[in-house]
Amino acid sequence: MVRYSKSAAILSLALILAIATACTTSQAQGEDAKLPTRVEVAAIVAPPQVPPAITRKEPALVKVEMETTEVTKRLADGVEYGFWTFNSTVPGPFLRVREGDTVELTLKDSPQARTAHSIDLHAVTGPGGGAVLTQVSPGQAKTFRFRALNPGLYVYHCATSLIPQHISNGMYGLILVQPKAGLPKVDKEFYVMQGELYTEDGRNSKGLQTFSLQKMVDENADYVVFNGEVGSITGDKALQASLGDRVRIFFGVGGPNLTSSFHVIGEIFDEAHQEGASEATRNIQTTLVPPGGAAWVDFTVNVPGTYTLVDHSLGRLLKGAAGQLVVSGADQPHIFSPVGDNVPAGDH
Ligand SMILES: [Cu+2]
Repeated sequence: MVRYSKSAAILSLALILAIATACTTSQAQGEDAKLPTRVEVAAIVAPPQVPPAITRKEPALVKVEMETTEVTKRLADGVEYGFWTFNSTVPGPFLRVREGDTVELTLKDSPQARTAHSIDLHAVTGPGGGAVLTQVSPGQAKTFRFRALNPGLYVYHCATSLIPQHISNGMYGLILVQPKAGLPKVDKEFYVMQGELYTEDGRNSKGLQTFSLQKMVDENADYVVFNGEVGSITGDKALQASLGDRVRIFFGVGGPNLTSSFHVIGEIFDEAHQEGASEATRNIQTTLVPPGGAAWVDFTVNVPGTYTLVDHSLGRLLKGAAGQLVVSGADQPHIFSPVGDNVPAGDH
C-alpha cells in the first residue's frame, strides 16, 4: 500500500510536470506565432558602406535575401583568386536589424556555383546558428526565421564543409543587432573585415591563385587582407571623413585562423565595444578581434591627414593588411604640428 502510494505520487508528479511542460511549450509557441506585423526588406549595400541606422521603435519582420556565388576577382595587383561569397562581395553585405526583430533569411546558392553553401549567423539563438536550415545546393534556396534576442555586432559565415576553406575563400560578414535604444549618432560609419588567404603558389606569384589546404591547416597565410583584397580601402578607395566627424568602424574577423590586433595609426578609439559588447571601454589604442568575432570603435577625427588601419601584428602589412582613413580639413596646430624647420616625412 505504501509502495502504491509512492508510485502514485511519482506518477502524479510526472503528470504535473508533463502538463506544465506542455503549457510552457504551447505558450512559447503562442509567443513565437506572434510575428511582427510590420514587414521590411533589409537594405543591402556593398562594403565598406553600412545601411543607415534603424529609427523605428517597434519590432519588424525583416526579410533578407542573400545569394552565395563563386566569382574570380582581383586579390592583389596582377593576382586573381576564385572567391566564394555572399552577394558577390567580400565580406558579404552588412546586415542591420533591431533587437527584438524577427529575421526571415532566404539563402540561395547561385545556379552557377559548383558547391553547396550555407550561413551560420552568430546573432542567432538556435542550434547551428542557421547552418542546418540553410544548406543549399547550386540553384536551391532555403528560408528560416530567427528572433534577434541579443543586441550586438556578430559575424556570419558559411558553415559547409570544409568550413575554414569556405571562410578563407571569402564567406563571412557582419550583422548588427541594434539595441532597442539605438547606437549614439555618428557622422560616418564604415564596415571592414579581415580575412586571410592561403595559396598553393605563394604571395609572389601572379595570375589565378588556388587554395592551399596544407597552408590553411598550418596557419601559414600568404595574404592577410581587409575587405577581400590588397588595397580595398586605400588610395582612391580610402575611407573618407571631414575634420570633426565622429567616425564609427565596425570591424570583424572572418579568419579563418588569425586574430587581429586592430589599430588605427595616429588615432585613439574614444570608445571601443570590444568583442562586440554592449558596454564600451574608453581610450583604447589597439583592440583584439578574434576569428568569428567583431568590435566597433567610435572616435572623433581632430586632425586632418591620412590614418592607416592595420593589424598591429605588423608583419601582416606585407601580406596586405592595410587600409586608409583620409580626413579632410584645415590644420589644427594646437593639437599636432611640426616645430621649426621640421618638414613632415609624409603620411604613414
Ligand atoms: Cu560556402
